[in-house]
Amino acid sequence: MKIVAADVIVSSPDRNFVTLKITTDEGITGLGDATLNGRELSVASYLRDHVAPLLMGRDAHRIEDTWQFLYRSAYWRRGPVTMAAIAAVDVALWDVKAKAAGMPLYQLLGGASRTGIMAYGHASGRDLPELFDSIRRHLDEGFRSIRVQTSVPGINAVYGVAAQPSATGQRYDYEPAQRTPLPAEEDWDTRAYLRHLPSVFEAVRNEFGPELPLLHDGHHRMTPIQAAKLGKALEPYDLFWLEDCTPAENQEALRLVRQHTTTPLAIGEVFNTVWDYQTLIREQLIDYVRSAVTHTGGITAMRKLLDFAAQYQIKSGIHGPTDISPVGMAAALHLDLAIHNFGIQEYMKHTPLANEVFRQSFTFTDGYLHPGDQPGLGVELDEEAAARFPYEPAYLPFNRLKDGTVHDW
Ligand code: EZ4
Ligand code: CO
Repeated sequence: MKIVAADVIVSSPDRNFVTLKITTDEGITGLGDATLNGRELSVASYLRDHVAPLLMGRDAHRIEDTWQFLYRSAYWRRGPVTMAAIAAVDVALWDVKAKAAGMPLYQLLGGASRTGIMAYGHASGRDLPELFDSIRRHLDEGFRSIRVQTSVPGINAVYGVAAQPSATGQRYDYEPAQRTPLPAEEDWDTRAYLRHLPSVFEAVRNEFGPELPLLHDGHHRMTPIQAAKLGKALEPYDLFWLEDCTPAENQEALRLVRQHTTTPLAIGEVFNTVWDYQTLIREQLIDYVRSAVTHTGGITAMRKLLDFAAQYQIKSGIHGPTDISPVGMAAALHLDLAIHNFGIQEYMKHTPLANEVFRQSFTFTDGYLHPGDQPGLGVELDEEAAARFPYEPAYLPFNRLKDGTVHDW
């Protein structure tokens, strides 16, 4: 079965998505997600200008060979643009292969290891009453695990707080990237955050009891010793995980955090290869791998990464914000269902407009996701609907400290 077309579709139903559609001479099509939030067009060009021509005439069944060919023949290795492009090809080819087999993709990955995929949702509030309402709303929607993000007294705009007004005056619910000509500026003060956050978790535990799994995202903003202090301070509230406590390009920094706290650690949404995890996994410095299928070379590479993690009892926590398209989300769900070392899946719902462009067959019932049993990924792209929403420039915000210094966002 030969590849005869590889089309890149950029569409913006409420937010930008880059989708690769591969077509074979047998008329089978496959979809892959190549969305890189705020840098979408660079991946679209990488695919259109440099990858699509190489795919013509290749055997669609040779997924591993195509992955190795794209990774090694570029000479320049790794990086988010390259790895998102390779991921899109990889996932589209798995979609094709599973459709050709007449099976949902998870069957080709070894079949289901569980009946459902535990998902966590994003609750947030500017103060405790707003946060409690948000948690209750998520519980009503069926979520059984909840990420908690909060405003901090003295800071005007903090990542992850839905009701805080954004640069465009919209709520921050679905997406932090904003359709503004320049990245929006937010502010940050680590000492204020470290003082405030434990009191919020204490209040949430008092209100909702000891059972509910609670998560928190530090979004790369702390130094190792600050992260150690936060991890220790949160121990009484029994977090499911503390995410991205430091900018973890320096993997060795996590040794220090780990020595000080038993709060479980999750890292990796901005990583793109297994090499970014080498020390973290081998020295058991983390508990959950946060990579997205979309940004880490697709199903083929994620499977290897998660198998490596499994040897160290490290589990999956696949990245699933709205900037992962429904195609990338479906790929994650098939993998989640099949692997043994599944931990939890992030699930931030897409907007109704995005769901018009991407017709999905996954389900969310009583806190558990399931990819469904359609052949392939189970996602269809409505290209006419996609064409109605052309690309719109959008940027993620960035942080400045009180003295004007740029800080990790
Ligand atoms: O800020 O995907 O855990 N989830 C996150 C996300 C990221 C966005 C950036 O594009 O940290 O919300
Ligand atoms: Co995160």
